[in-house]
Amino acid sequence: MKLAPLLSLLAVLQSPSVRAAFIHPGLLHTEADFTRIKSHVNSKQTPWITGWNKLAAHASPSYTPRPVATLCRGSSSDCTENYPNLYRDASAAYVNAIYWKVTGDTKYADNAGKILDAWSSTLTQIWGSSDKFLASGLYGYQLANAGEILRGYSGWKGLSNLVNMLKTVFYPMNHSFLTNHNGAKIDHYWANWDLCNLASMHAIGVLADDSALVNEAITYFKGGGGNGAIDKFVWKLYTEAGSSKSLGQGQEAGRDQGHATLDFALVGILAQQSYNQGEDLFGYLSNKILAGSEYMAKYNLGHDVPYTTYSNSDVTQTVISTGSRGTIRPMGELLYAHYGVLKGLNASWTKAYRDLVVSNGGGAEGGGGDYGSTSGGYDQLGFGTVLYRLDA
Ligand SMILES: *[C@@H]1O[C@H](CO)[C@@H](O)[C@H](O)[C@H]1NC(C)=O
Ligand SMILES: CC(=O)N[C@H]1CO[C@H](CO)[C@@H](O)[C@@H]1O
Repeated sequence: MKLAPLLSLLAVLQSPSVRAAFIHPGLLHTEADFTRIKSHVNSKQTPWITGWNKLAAHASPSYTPRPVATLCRGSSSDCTENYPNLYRDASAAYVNAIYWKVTGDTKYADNAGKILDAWSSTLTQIWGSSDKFLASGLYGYQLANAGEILRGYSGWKGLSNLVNMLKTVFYPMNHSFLTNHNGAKIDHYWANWDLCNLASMHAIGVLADDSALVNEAITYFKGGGGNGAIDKFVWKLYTEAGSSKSLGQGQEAGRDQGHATLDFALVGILAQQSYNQGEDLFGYLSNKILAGSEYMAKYNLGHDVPYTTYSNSDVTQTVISTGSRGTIRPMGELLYAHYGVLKGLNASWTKAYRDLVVSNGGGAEGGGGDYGSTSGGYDQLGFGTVLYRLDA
């Protein structure tokens, strides 16, 4: 018996890409989550039902997708921006897939499939200024999440086409961005650029049952060189005066609060997706994401937080930015449900921020389309009250 083939077989068996068994659905929501959601919706309990009504208002079995061959984000000489087509369609596919999963009405699943199939059969490249790497990150994780829910519908045959499109059009950009940062210095791009590409890479990996992609995202988050790696992202810890709580200054705190909050929406998505596959990034480095979320929430609720001058190769920021302080973003439900309820940790500022957003939304977080028509309102999929809230 020849040894070489045997050894290479052993190597394949031990390589990460064939070792793991994936849980499906297992990105933002698991089967157990859908059981809980259905029960809350069917018994019309507040606040879940308020959140459900917000989601249902966006569900439609007759939504018409608008796929394009070349997606353009960020004006450049050779393309005209058309990326709203994709964030609207990705949000519609996600909402319709959830609507089907909760109600069983297959008209919605058929429409979600039609949207995903339209894109997987049409899109061949993502182009534009450097902003194209925001598109590859944000819309990659969103499409993968819609597909991950819909894969349980026997009437949808488009999973392998979607996987193929995400792996050939999105993943190479995610990978390239995280390794080359568009040719810039490693600390040039703000954390949100890395974080959306990590969420996308991870989501595509789970959808495709490909642990190489999942591991690449997790390894980078734990120790990568750019600003989405946890130690670069939540880079300065303080002990809160009058309590023993850790507060963590985020990489974009001195830039503006719109982006500082976006970072926590995106890291929540990455952590939730990973947790559902058995990798607890929420708890990594003594709940470092929570320390960052508490800092971000406390400041955006109008309280003072400590601040240390931030510098990278391009900027020096000596004070925390008041720009867009108090930004309303649907993300606190996910973070608080995990830290405050599931883990039983003190996440009081995150909870208060969640409550601010819920009250702003008339009793629940909204989602895509409820926070304006521009991209910012679609950067996270939202609807967290119905989707994430746990009984206390
Ligand atoms: C949680 O932390 C806050 C300070 O951030 C503190 O005021 C509050 O008392 C703590 N709650 C509990 C139950 O320890
Ligand atoms: C497939 C793809 O989009 N590749 C891109 C990878 O990133 C470089 C820049 O870092 C782009 O030039 C490529 O187009």
